[in-house]
Amino acid sequence: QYHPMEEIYQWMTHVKESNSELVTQHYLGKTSENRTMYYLQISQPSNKTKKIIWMDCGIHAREWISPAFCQWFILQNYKSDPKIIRFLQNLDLYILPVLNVDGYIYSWEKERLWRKNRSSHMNGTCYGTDLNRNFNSSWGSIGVSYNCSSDIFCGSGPESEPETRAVAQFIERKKEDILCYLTIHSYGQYVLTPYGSTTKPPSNNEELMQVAGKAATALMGKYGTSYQVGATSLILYSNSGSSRDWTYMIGIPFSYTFELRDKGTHGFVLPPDQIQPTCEETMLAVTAIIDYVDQK
Ligand code: ING
Ligand code: ZN
Repeated sequence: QYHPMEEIYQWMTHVKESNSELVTQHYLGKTSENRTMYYLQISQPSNKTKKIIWMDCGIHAREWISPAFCQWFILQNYKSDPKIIRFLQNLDLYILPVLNVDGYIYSWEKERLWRKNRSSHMNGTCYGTDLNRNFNSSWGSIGVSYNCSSDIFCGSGPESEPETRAVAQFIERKKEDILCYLTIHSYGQYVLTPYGSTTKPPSNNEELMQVAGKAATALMGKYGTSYQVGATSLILYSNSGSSRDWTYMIGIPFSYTFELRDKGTHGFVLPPDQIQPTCEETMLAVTAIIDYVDQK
């Protein structure tokens, strides 16, 4: 099932309390409607400093499969999956299950296909900034709108939104330790690499593509679902201000966007009976990437 925000908050409390040796919950920031953003940290106790894998879900309100995947990922049994046990010796996982809390609630309660956050503009005549156009990576240059009623409104400036600032300030502070940034969207079935804002290949393009390919292959092994791999600007269209371009630009070498199922049959309204298979196959892709960066 998909879960409303209220249940996800309760679930976060439950998960950290019933796995207190492994999972901790942390404050990340406030949303524009003053709700609290929390991330969960999964760390095996140890004295050594570890590298970090960051994954965020739910930057876009209507992409409900995304928060569902973050929840699934956290619920994997870290005590029995040998792969996960192995990488938790060197890595900590930081997971933000719902980045755009206000928008997610709005999508549940008012408008299923809402995408943006819920900040007010032009004296309340229009609402919402596309948080994936609001990061400080060639902000406002391509694939955006300056009209606040557009679904791809980039905001009044880079990091104009509190949700963007909360994520960006945290990642900026930890960037030396973050090896891998994953941001989960739907739909289309893609593993997208930098950049969105230019067709110029990033410096480690070959390796980025090779690892994305491994992820897609692993994913397909489960149910035969096929994913396309490539730079956003080359295989889809150009966009600026994405979180993934920004994390790559500040030096996080493995920065990827996932677009989960499907390819348009149901689109954002993916039926609940596809949650489990989607999460199972995506888990294989994500662990393939983490495995690679761990063993590198
Ligand atoms: N896709 C992302 C978006 O922000 C993206 C990433 C950008 C895909 C440009 C394709 C082209 O639009 C979704 N589904 O939100
Ligand atoms: Zn999206």
